Amino acid sequence: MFAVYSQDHQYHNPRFELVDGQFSPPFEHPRRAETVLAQIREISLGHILPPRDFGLSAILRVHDEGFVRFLQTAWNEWSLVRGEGDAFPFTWIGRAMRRDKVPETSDGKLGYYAFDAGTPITSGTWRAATTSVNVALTGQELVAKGERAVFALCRPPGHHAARDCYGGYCFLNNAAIAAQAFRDAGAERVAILDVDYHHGNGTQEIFYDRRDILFVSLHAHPRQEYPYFSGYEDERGAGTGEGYNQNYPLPWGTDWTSYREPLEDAIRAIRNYSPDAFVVSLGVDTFEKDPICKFQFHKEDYLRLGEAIARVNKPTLFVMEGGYAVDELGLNVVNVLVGFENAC
Ligand code: SP5
Ligand code: ZN
Repeated sequence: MFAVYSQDHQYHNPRFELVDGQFSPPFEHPRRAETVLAQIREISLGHILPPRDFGLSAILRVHDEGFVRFLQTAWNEWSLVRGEGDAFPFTWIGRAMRRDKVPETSDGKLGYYAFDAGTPITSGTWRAATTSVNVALTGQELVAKGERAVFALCRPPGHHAARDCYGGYCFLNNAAIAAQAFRDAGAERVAILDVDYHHGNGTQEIFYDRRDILFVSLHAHPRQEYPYFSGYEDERGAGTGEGYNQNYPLPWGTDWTSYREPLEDAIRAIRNYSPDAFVVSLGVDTFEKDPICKFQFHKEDYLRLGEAIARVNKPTLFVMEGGYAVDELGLNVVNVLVGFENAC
């Protein structure tokens, strides 16, 4: 299996993240991608290709133009008034406040477009985030041209980023942009399976009223876990998209034994949908030793996960999302890909 990777992810290297009421070293840091790359090399998964530049057009098929312009300029505008430090919002739109006006100032725009305080914007964030999109799109193009499967080693991740919102370490929604690119390349139906520990609220929102892109997600229950305000079972899509969004919220402590059945259900739904292309938002923060998550996957379980994904039996793009147990991250990701390949 080809992998797509660029070292430009390193341009997003924030100093701090807001965790437990304190600014501490980020969980989402450059070593994550490096360790996955090292493990791919170690097992000789296949050629590792650099991304090509797709420009802004594919991004604007999914994201709001004002939002994209904001991301592009956010750090410059922030640094003019705040100096060298990373950009954090501190005010949000409360219930019944105005969401139809975009403020002019840096603080105002950060609050308008962010949905959490855990996602710093740095001098290199735009460059890394657009490269991450290019990594996904390069993978998408290879799959559209006939590859059975490609792994897009995206960093920063994307599935929390919505049409005009960033958060959850995500700025641009790599998986959603790739799914839309499959549609634009002629696929009639695209399915997205999101196995990251956290609900892919951004991907859900982007395709919520559409039936041409099915979104299925297994994740920690929002009544317990981040992103808290999205991911319930009764979020089933809107209008003609009703029934084409499926959430499987699962309790803290979920292990492979209790994950298997909802996963089988999800795979069945995707098979019934009969997509022309298949995108997997691959987070391995379901791992038992993940420092910010509370599922109980063991390393061998990722082989089984890869086997289950292979049963969809369609051209497949894997898009890297979360996973913060850095020492085991590479092995867990590679186990999914190896499990997948062995089952093909
Ligand atoms: C892509 C992805 O996996 N994003 C996840 C973003 C989660 N951000 C919230 C982190 C909250 C951390 N709470 C830590 C508790 C450890 N004491
Ligand atoms: Zn996650």
